[in-house]
Amino acid sequence: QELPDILRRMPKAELHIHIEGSLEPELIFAMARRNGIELPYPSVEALRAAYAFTDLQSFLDIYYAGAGVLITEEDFFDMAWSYLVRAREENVIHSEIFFDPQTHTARGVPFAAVINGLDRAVRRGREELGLSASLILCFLRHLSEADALATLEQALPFRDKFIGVGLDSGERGNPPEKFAAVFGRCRELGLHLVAHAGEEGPARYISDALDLLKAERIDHGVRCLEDPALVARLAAEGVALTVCPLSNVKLKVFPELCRHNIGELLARGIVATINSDDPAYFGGYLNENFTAIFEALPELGAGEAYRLARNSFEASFVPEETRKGWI
Ligand code: ES4
Ligand code: ZN
Repeated sequence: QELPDILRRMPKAELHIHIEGSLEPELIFAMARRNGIELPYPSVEALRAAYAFTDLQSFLDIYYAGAGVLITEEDFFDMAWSYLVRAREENVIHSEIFFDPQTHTARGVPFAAVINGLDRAVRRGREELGLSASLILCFLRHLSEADALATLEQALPFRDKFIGVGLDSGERGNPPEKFAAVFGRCRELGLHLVAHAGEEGPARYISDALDLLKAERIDHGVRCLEDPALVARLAAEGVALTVCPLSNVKLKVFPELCRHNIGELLARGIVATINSDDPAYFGGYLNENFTAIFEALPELGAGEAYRLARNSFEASFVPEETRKGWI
């Protein structure tokens, strides 16, 4: 079997996907039309042509604008359902899905519409696709901690519909310590904790996410290699990194795919995983991330493919008993 076939066919888990980042331009236009929203782009092609990013912030501006077409519970259902169908086609058998409620509640969309639409898709995915999926609520780090705490309060009546919380949006100038109190509260509630760190921010944000937020997993984390002591710690403690190769190139974290450091992360014993981040914006879903990075890096072979699939299950929040049947 050819390596790209193995990569596409192997069962895998996805641990870093922003559901709003799976919203394809076609769906943006369909939702804009049915919700009576005027878009500043004349066509699907024109919108897609605007997907040329210089850094994280330039992406976030267009990503939050795209999410502005999501109004009804049905919109959130449709978005998540189309992701889940696609993920199943790519042999994703488990997915932990980020959502950004503040992007929607700030526009007057009820929290209930967001989470009920997503939850309905997740449950139908389990039943009809056999895809195990769960939701992780992300706080937007460019907003205040008080805003995050208010969002957590809104979420508590729906506590059974999400398994954890994360931290995303613009990293620079919004360090982990800004959210120490809200993460402490989430920890008391028994929620799983993850955080984006070391994407555009420095290695220090990774260790602070571990120490100050008690994050169980780090999203991105690729800048850890700037601190050898941190690399040793991540490997020794088995802290997983959810790495997103195509995202990193589109947002200029690395100049080219062949300069990506995931081969070195694995070689140093870090529990790295491969993920799609915002597939509608970065040019590929999970399998495209796998095949493109394996093509770009000669040090990745069948052994690494197996390791990455295993890591994706081991780094997931699925109970060990359930996972045993998957690996
Ligand atoms: C994101 Cl790539 C990335 N980084 C931080 N926050 C995000 N939200 C959606 N995609
Ligand atoms: Zn992300």
